[in-house]
Amino acid sequence: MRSLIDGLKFWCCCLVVLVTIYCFQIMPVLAVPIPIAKPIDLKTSLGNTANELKFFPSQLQLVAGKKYKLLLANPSPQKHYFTAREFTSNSWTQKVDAGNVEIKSAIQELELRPSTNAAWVLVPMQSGSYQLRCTIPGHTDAGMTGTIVVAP
Ligand SMILES: [Cu+2]
Repeated sequence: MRSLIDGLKFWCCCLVVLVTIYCFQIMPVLAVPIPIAKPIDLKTSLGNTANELKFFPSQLQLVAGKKYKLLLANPSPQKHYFTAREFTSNSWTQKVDAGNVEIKSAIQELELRPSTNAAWVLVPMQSGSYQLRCTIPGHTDAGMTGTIVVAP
């Protein structure tokens, strides 16, 4: 009888240990929030089919720490640059999708040739108001500028 009770105590202890191990392995996993992988789409057009030297829209509103997919399109008959160096150096780039190529690296600026698209997935890390412009000679002076506002 005594050995039966000792055996029962032993298996109860084993059960407590196993439950404890199980809980400590599972609980940290449950405590970590599931990351929201889907980025927020933000469309920007570099020029238009009428060949106006503007960004459409010329102001982009983002929030620091959120993930965005900048959907850049150049529907115009000439190439344009998406240049916002201070913004890009204060952002984390996950990737740029351009045609059949996916680039995973820090990116400073993009050149979009006529009738091309690119998707830039990034997370702005620091709030502020950043200048956007096209650095093709004459385009900034002609008004191809914009502002990227990153709210805290
Ligand atoms: Cu341009």
